[in-house]
Formats: sequence, structure tokens, C-alpha cells
Amino acid sequence: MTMTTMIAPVENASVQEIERKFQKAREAFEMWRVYPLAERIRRIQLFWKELFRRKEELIQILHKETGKPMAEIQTMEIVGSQLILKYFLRNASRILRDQPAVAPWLFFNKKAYVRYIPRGVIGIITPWNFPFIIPLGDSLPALIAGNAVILKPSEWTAQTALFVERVFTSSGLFPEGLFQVLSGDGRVGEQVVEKSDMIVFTGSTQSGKKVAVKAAEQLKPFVLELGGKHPMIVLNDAPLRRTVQAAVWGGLANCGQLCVGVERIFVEKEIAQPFVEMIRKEMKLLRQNLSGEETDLGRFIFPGQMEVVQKHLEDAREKGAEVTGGEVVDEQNFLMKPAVVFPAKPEMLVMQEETFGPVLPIMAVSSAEEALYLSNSNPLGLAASIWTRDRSYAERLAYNLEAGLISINDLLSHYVICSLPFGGFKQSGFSRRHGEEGLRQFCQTQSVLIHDWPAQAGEIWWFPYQKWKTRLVSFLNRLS
Ligand code: TXE
Repeated sequence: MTMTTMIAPVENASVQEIERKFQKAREAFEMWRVYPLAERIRRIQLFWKELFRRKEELIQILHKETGKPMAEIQTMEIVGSQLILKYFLRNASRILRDQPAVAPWLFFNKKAYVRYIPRGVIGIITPWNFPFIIPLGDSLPALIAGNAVILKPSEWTAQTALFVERVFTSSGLFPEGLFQVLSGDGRVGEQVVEKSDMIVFTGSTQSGKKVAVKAAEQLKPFVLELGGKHPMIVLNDAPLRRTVQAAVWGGLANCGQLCVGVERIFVEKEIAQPFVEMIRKEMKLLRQNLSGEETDLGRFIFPGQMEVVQKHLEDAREKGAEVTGGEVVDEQNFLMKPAVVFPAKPEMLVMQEETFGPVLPIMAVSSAEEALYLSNSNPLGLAASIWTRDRSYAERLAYNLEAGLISINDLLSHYVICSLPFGGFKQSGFSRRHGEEGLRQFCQTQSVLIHDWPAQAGEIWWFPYQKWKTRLVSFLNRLS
């Protein structure tokens, strides 16, 4: 049955709708910020229960707009989001409560502490590859911290966000306008950047740079989660069975549309040939269909991505690689067979630019040092992994890997281990999401200093200056 996948970008919100929603968001923020944290948490938990009472609807909408295998919707999107929410619900009060600050002895009669003040309206702009976990993974901590949220999902996958907005609004748990979706493309995104108090952007490096420039013009804070080119460094003592399974899943999960997905494999030459054969064999076992059931691979979510991947494969062939697989099996439904590129060479597009599709380029290297050099030669630095039985060597090698997310004999799990800050080096991003800082960044830090006693006396370092006072300050300083 050849269903034709109807994929079209949603309409852009009008200027009036954008104005109205931001106005509503600001009013909602003024109310929400005074709710005690415990009450905010309680209401968000109730919303979450309501959302999962309607889980089947959510799954159907997600599958319709992404074509993902149901297994990935259930695990990567839904379980992943629940893990993130659990982390923030369990840790928010510890992370956001006032933090006492230690003052030097010279200020023995003062009280100092840090407190976290919610920022206002957080603009969250997200890509098409994870229409549920990425928007919720940022919106939930922003709301818990006391902010309002305006979410601008990708124009290619806005239905999931609109469904979440309907459930959020109809729950009756929140001030009207606290969480709103603005649909549309980059032009609406630009308006969101302009009108928000802080931006969390996830998407391509080129769009991320535009967001950064616009936010900088207004001196507003932003978080950028951009592209990745995950180098997988396989040493000759790697646990081969696990490594092969990891390479195939790490490169092809979500049909390869994963910013932390494996995009390059550097394998020591002694084991390169058997490694490639094992990869090809493992890949042949994969099932692929549009139904989402009994399958491992789905389709491209964004139509343009298949062209990018085909261009990378054509370029690899022209530069001498053998490409196993990679055939387009259904043009209308953006279905393409996964591909192995071997031998991959540094000058190939598939080794330089983000492919963001089900492709595993493999290059034999003479040493771990050569793999390290090649890994770091790319402007992107999001995720990287090392596969070897010598863990301490891997940890030393990883210190020199220019990547924000390092895995040793593992991959792809940082995002849902929410205690780990998530983000990249170099052109892969700026600032971090998740972790303690990932929650605090949705607040402004306020440092409070209070003079305790004596109520009426001035400080000895105030006017009028006198020698004995200066000497006393130096003496007290020596005690500090
Ligand atoms: O990106 P785009 P896409 C990366 C992934 C790939 C890309 C895929 O590696 O490179 O994102 O997502 C809006 N001002 N990551 O093609 O085009 C646009 O409407 C404001 C990394 O969607 O950048 C969409 O909502 N907004 C990530 C969003 O930005 C603008 C995980 C992204 O669109 C805009 C997932 C502008 N000028 C994907 N231009 C990670 N590191 O976690 C576009 N948009």
C-alpha cells in the first residue's frame, strides 16, 4: 500500500496573533511567578497525568507527522520526556531554593545569599526531528522555574506541539496564556526571538547563528543546540559485538535524524575489514516500513533531508567510496535504504558536513591519535564516542576530544540522563540545557547582602577615613 505522505509546512501566525500571544504570556507570567514552587510543580504533575491520559492521541499525531517506528515514539520521545520531567520535579526545589553565600570574616556581621528570579517569557524554537521531547524538554523546566513559554515548533512538525497546547490550556490548571504555540517558519521564529526575554534554540548551525545575532542586538540570553558530526572511534580492542550494534543503532535511530547520532566512524585498520562486514550484515537485518509497527526504520521527516543525504552519497561515490545500500525505495514517502560508505575519505561531504540521515561512513585509521586528529578537524563538536576495553586510556583520549558529550563504550543517552548538562563545543552550540544550570538559566541570579548588626553604627571603612580604621581593616582582613 503506497500511502503518499502529506508533508507541508503550517501557515505562519499573523503579526496580530504574535502580538496577542505575547501580551497574554506576559500577563500569565505575572500571575504564575507568584505561585510557590511546590504549587507550580503540583500543577505541572497534574497536567502531565492529563496528557498521558490522552497518550494514544499523542502517539498517533506524532507518528502521522514523523513516520517514526512506534518503538521510537514510545522510548525516545515519551519515556525520554518522562525521564527529563522526573529529574526536574525531583530536583527543582533543591536547585532553585535560596543558596546561602559564605562571606569573608571581615563581613562577619552580614547575611549573604543567592536567589533565582524567573525571567519572564521564554521563547523556545525547535526542529522537526523530535517534535515532542525537544519542546517539552525545554518548556517544562522553564515553566517550573516560574516563566511563561512561547513555543515555536518546526513548521514541518507543529501538530504535536498544538496538541500539547490544547491539553495544557483545557486542563484549567494554569493562568491563561502561560504556555502557547506560535506556528510558522523562520520568520515567525525571528519575531519570537525579538519579543522573548530569553531564547532556547535547537536547530541547524546556520539558523542558530542568525538567532544569536538577533538576540545579541537586544542583549538577551540564549541557548543554542545546533548540528553534530559524532565521530565514533573504534580501537582494535573494542568489544566488537556491542560496538557493531551501537554503530548501527547510533547511526540509524530516528532514521539517522539525530544531532547526536553517529555521523563518522574511525576504526583502527587491523579490524576495519571484519568490522565493515559485520556492519553490513547487521544493517541487512533492519526492517523498514511506514506503518510504525514491526519496524526499525521509518522515513525522512523533512522532505529536503533526503536530497541532502543523496547528494552526500553521490559525492562519496565520485570520490571513490563503495556505497552499500542508500537506494530511494519510495520517493513520495521519503523512504531510503540505510547506507554504508567505505572507504570514507576526509574530503567527502559525508565526512565533513552534517548528513543527518541513515548513513554510516567508515574510515580505517592507523591509530587512535589519527582518529582524534580527524575527529577534531570538524567545526562541529556535539557528541563523540570511544570504543575500547581500556577505559582509562579512553578517558584520557576523550579529554582531548573537542565535543560536549563524550561516551565510552556507549552512545546517545546523555539527553535523557538529565543530571548531565547537554550541549556542544565549537559550532555545535552555546550554553547548555538540563542539569542544575539547565534549570537555573531560566532565572536571573540575584545576590542579596544584608547588614545584620549593629543597626546604627557605620562601617569602619566608611567616611571619615582615619589611620586607626585603615589599620583595623587590614588586621581584620588578616583574620579572614
Ligand atoms: O533546523 P532549522 P531544522 C539540528 C540538526 C539539523 C537541524 C535540523 O542537527 O542540523 O537541527 O533541524 C526555526 N530565526 N538539531 O532543519 O532550519 C525553524 O522554523 C528563528 C540539533 O529544523 O535551523 C525551526 O523551528 N527561528 C539539535 C527551527 O528554527 C528560525 C537536535 C530549526 O530550524 C530561523 C535536533 C531564524 N532565522 C536538531 N530560521 C541538538 N543539538 O540537540 C529557522 N528557524
